[in-house]
Amino acid sequence: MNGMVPFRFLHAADLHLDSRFTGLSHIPGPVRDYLREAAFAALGRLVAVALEEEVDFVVISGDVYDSADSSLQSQLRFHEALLELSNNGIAAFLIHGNHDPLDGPRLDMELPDGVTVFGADMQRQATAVRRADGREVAIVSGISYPTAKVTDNLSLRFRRKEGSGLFHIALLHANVDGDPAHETYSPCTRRDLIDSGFDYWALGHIHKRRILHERPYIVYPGNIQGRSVKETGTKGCCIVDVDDSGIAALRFKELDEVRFLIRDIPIEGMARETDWIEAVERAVEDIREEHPKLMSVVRFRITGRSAVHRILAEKGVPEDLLDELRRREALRAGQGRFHGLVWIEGFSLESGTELDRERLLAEDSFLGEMARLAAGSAADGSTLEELVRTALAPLGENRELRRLLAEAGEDEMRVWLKRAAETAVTLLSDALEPDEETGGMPGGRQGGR
Ligand SMILES: [Mn+2]
Repeated sequence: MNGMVPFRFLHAADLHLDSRFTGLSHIPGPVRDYLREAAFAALGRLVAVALEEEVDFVVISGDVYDSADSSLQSQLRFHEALLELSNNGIAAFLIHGNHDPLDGPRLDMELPDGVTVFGADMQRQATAVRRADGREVAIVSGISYPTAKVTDNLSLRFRRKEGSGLFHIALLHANVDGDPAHETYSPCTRRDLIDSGFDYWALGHIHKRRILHERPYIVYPGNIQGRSVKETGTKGCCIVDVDDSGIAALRFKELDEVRFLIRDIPIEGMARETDWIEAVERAVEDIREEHPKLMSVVRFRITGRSAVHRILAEKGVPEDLLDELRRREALRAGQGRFHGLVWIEGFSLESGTELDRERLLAEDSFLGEMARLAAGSAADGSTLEELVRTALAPLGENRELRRLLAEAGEDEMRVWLKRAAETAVTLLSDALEPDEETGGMPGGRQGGR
């Protein structure tokens, strides 16, 4: 493809404007407002980046809105963003995904000049041009979801434009290679995409940024703003440079205003509760220093083994500590200081008692047996799933619990199992300890090794 015209475009997906930040409780008004505005702020930055980088056009691969029934506010704000791009001569190509399918009720607004929304069938192939001189640079194709649930392999409908030597870009909202963490809409394989002859697959749907392939590029840019502690790390868009031989190079640009993170607080070597409280306070300040220009929302994961575990396991993480830490952040928010604000989403207790784990795992006893079973199950995905499903089957009678259970991923199940094993070991070792010396209790150590 030598002698092509070099150009640059921006690829984003999963804007989820108007996202409701789920799983956050006790949030004071100003913090809540800031969170609610975060997706729009990220969209504003997207437009700013498109201008700064002087891209020739923008592609957005579905889930512009968080729900099919998108709010008037998000529709107007999105329209405003497209208009700003258009006023600066930047074209935009977009599709709708499972969150904002074509059949959702939406305002019938006139699209700004240069905006192409692809429909549900593959009739239309748009030509993208270079902004500076209007020379044709790429053929852009895309398919929107007509309804929320698309189970066909849409990727097979994409065809290169006959006789065109231009760079080919495909916009698709899809689950490639069956990522189990996401709904398997428009399922397809990497092979399908590679074999299509397209040069760049601009994907949406999976919220974690992933480059599945280079030459051709198969790219999930991830969402532009995280929405819960399940969506941690930097969020943003990709800037793609295509050179005169049709080779693309990718750069990531951060767009998020609120960063979600999970941070470990190891309790090893801690004897007193105050040691632990100090560690939490230090961690908050560390995060503030690391992200002075963002609001951070953190879940602290308490890990390791020490005497502190028993205190936390028995009493739970002290509510008043959480209240106090949140009060300090709420004060900042009240003063409008959202940059550097660190909101604690909660604590996840994944620590253990001070026992000798190696010894326990080797021990010929009920506890040893249980520890081995837990460790073995945690290591194997299917055993883990079976164990958890069997253990929690009685909860399935409740519809809401059944739904939550169905949503749980492997990592979540592993945490449950770990907590259960730790709780059992703590409770049982308390019950067994007094007799351990004499070895007389059933289920205690039976004759050693
Ligand atoms: Mn999405």
